[in-house]
Amino acid sequence: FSPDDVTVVFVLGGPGAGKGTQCERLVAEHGFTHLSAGDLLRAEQTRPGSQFGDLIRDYIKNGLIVPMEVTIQLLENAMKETLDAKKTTKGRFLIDGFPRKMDQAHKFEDSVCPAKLVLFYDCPEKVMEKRLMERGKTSGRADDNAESIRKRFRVFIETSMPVVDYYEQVGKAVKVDATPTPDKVFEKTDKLLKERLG
Ligand code: UP5
Ligand code: MG
Repeated sequence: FSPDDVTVVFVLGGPGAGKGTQCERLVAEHGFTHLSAGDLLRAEQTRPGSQFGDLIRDYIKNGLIVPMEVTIQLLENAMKETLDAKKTTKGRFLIDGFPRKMDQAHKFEDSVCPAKLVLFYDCPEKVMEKRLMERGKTSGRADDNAESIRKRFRVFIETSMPVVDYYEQVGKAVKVDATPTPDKVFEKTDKLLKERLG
């Protein structure tokens, strides 16, 4: 596909900020395709015959960032598959939970497609922790436990926040307060997207 035909929005925010929740709603109301890097990695981890299963399991449990070659390839494949399935070259994608590290941002924008906009869901750690511990009761996610959550928070602050700061500096990021109810957060997101993407 050509980057000219494709609109990419990166959706960033700490663990449990509500990225996935908001993306689901944006799919319903803005015709986006939602690609969660974490979901793609979890699917690859359990795909029979995958050579990356053990590596991904280990990284996710420890809240570490999987080597970008793996993630970028999964995202690019998913974008191609989506367009092929719809028999079109044009599409709008929400890339959720990626890029988490500066080199991933540059690599994706150079080799796959530049992002038009970056949505940043801003949420205090205490709120995110509460959400994740609650979700952990039923999610089955290997990283929804106190120890993994602590590690995810640390990596977010040290490695992923610089990505958000970078996009704010270049004027591509919009910050949304992620603490109100999902409805309220969506209202704000919806308004911002209409302003910025039309
Ligand atoms: N909830 C949501 N919004 C709410 C609201 N406004 N009010 C009250 N409750 C709200 O939401 C989390 C929980 O909160 C849910 O129970 C929800 O109902 C509730 P969710 O929408 O799932 O939040 P989200 O931000 O998507 O949280 P998630 O846990 O998915 O974030 P992470 O960024 O930690 O997870 P992700 O799947 O992106 O990544 C997991 C791991 O994969 C990473 O730690 C890393 O090891 C690996 N990874 C990479 O290596 N590379 C990548 O590029 C991406 C991931
Ligand atoms: Mg998510």
